[in-house]
Amino acid sequence: MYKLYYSPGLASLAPHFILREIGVPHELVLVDRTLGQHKSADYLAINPNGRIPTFTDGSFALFESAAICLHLADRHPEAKLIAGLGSDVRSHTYQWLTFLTNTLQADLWQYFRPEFYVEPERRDAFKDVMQGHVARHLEVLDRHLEGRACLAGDSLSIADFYLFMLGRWSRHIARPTRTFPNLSRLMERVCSRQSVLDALAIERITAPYY
Ligand SMILES: N[C@@H](CCC(=O)N[C@@H](CS)C(=O)NCC(=O)O)C(=O)O
Repeated sequence: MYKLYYSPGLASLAPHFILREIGVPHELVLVDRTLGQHKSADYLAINPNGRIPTFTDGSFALFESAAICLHLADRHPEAKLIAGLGSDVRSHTYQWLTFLTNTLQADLWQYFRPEFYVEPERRDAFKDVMQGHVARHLEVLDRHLEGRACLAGDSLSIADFYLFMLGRWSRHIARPTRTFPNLSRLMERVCSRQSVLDALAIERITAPYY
């Protein structure tokens, strides 16, 4: 049985959407950060970074949210969440997913956790800088989505679900996703999927979602 180690609303949300979108049986294992469960020896054995999420399938363990989404899309081609191997659309899915995880997500993380990077007196200024970076990344995404229904190709892929997770995280920053017209349209489309609404309800996340 697939297991997803998760914490509500965190980087486990995108793989949770994908599991539900595929419709495959799975178990959700709550990792309580307040109890430090993500730093326990058992958890570090499957994810040496002590970060959430982790996915397991028997003795197989995988960390990094984007890698889990890719793995699930590959394992379940019938769900059509990624285009065929070697196609241009698949390469564009890689491009956007990588941009999301190593650029937008990385800068959002720095915005939310400035204590990892700068001294207390510099944190407000640092957060302002990071908000600026996030806004520029959202602008790039919004421009790309002009006249397009999805990030890559004509149907929703794992990249669009991943975008929804990060778009949600931006809801309290100066220029959230909902202030960008094309991003808003895609956020609304992803949010109309029953899989997404179910995952949000299971994680007890309430509206407004983004
Ligand atoms: N690149 C990793 C990042 C995972 C990550 O940073 N997870 C956060 C929650 S969103 C976490 O586990 N933080 C642990 C902590 O705050 O100590 C991924 O996408 O899986």
